[in-house]
Amino acid sequence: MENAKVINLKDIKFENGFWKEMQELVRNEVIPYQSKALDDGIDGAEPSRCKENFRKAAKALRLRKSGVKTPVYPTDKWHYTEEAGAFKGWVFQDSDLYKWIEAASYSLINHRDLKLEKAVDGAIELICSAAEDDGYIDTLYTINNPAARFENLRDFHELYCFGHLAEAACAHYSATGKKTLLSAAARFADLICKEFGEGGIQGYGGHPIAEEGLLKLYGKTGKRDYLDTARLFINRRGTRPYYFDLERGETTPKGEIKYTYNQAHLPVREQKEAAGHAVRAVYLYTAMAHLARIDDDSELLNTCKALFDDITDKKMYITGGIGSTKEGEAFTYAYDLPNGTAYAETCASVGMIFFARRMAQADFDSKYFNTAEKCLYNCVLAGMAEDGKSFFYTNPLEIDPKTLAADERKSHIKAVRQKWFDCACCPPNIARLISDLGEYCFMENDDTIFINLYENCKAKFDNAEIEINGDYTGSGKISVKIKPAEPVKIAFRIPDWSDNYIFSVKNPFVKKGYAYFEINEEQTIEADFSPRIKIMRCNPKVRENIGKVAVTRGPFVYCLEEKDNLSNLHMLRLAEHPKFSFDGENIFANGYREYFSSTALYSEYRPVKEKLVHLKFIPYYKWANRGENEMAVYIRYR
Ligand code: FUB
Ligand code: ZN
Repeated sequence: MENAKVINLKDIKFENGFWKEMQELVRNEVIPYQSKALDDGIDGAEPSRCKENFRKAAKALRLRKSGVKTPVYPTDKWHYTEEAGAFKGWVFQDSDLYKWIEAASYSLINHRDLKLEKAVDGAIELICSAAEDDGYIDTLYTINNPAARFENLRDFHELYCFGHLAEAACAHYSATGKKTLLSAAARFADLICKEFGEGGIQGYGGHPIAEEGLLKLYGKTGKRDYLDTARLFINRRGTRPYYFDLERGETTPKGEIKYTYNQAHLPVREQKEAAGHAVRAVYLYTAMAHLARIDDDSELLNTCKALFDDITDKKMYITGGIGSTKEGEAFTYAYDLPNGTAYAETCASVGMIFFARRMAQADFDSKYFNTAEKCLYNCVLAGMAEDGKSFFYTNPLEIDPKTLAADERKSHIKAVRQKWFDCACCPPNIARLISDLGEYCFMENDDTIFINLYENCKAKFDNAEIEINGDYTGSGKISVKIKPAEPVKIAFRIPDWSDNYIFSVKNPFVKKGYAYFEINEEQTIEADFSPRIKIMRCNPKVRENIGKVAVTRGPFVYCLEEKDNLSNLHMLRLAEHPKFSFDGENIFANGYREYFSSTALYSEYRPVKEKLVHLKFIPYYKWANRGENEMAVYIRYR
């Protein structure tokens, strides 16, 4: 199996490009904002209660240690609002703080900041104060009822919270060299390895991520128990009798399929179609691809390949969104991609990038980072406002704000980004991904450095230094200066949107979408990917978009907004041979608006009357930054 390692974030410095600006936004605005939000400090935002829960858990522990009996509260729901002394929020509320620490840690690697480091230390102290003597950390159970832990693995997210804790701990250790959080995560991991090993609880988490958390911890500590337990969780999943039946005293007849929502309907190696809750799915597939590479398990990797292709070939929006329905926040069936009711959770696209990265490390094919790029520049980025202070959880491809209140099918859709959510999984996920993006730009094996994403940066590798400059998203021209310490190959991902790419060094060896260059001495290679405005259509099986097209340029998908094109965007049509122009950001074209003077709901067909209009398309990720208005990615054509 092919095998490339991720490079160390410390060895990459973003200089002055598109993502550098985004990282600065995350550092200056998003991370401080989210810290306040987790402590309920944002006026008018939904309260988080996350830090409050940690404080309550620490207090409960202190009281119990001093012999005081603490009250027992129920642990039977996903969301808690009532009793004053009890846990508040969603069962996975702790994970928001872990994701914040992870984002802040990557940010500290990119930019030293003593104030932020201190704030992170404070958050870690808070977490450690809520750790039970045996290493267990989960404020819901520590506050409400410690005796009930690990009783409902299907729903109640203890292993999920652990997974995020482990990821945060690895990031924090990399950033600071401090072992405080790493030791806390390792103690909890040791407990999990003991409790869930052979002869222990035969279960696995209903929301995967403990698997990836354990694999990352294994990477940091080298402790094989973590690898073994991750493997155990993955291989146990979906086997009969279903563990989720056992834990609730149920049985499932032989032929019946259950637990698709949790990707536990079949043993993972038999899962060939992406199904169920989209975030859970891609978090699981990420760990499967990661494990496949570590174990050199080609059967598992082939399963991952089938799942990846199933998503990208049949179940992904042009924006990189996944999950077509709010029912179970889930995948549905092939080519079911409704625009106005899309779920397309920001976290799911973030998770898809995690999955793509793990696939690319095990199978050097550009399709993985083509997909990651699509998710990143569109669905993921749309999840955050331009000022970094409000967020989308779901990412539709079409919206008319007037229709939302009256239509339960769209109850998950918001017309403007929200300051915070009581279920706030998405905002810190965007922050941790963007802060860690340097690690996604490159990967390397013994003889090759792969450039997966293009950003102006300087990077150090085992056998070379690389400097990238240029304007990837604008002109599409970049220059890559390579200083090899020994002969090395550099593999450039050829973006799938680039039809007429040119490299200054002719005739590179091209394999699976990467152009390989042998570098023996210092050299600069120029690449011109020539982005052009494209009219994109869907496979006609996507019934909603028949006769419609989307406009793209380079990695960006574009959309129409009411602010620029007036209301009733569905009445617009792109001219058959549009004259496009581009002002460096927006796209303009000629088109038509249907003109209909009658108010009759039905009338006999007459040739359609149209008025000529000038259409303005803006990058999809920028929509809803000018207040509430209609938006549409697809427009009628011909
Ligand atoms: O269950 C934890 C997170 O909450 C999921 O990943 C999101 O989809 C949201 O439901
Ligand atoms: Zn989310």
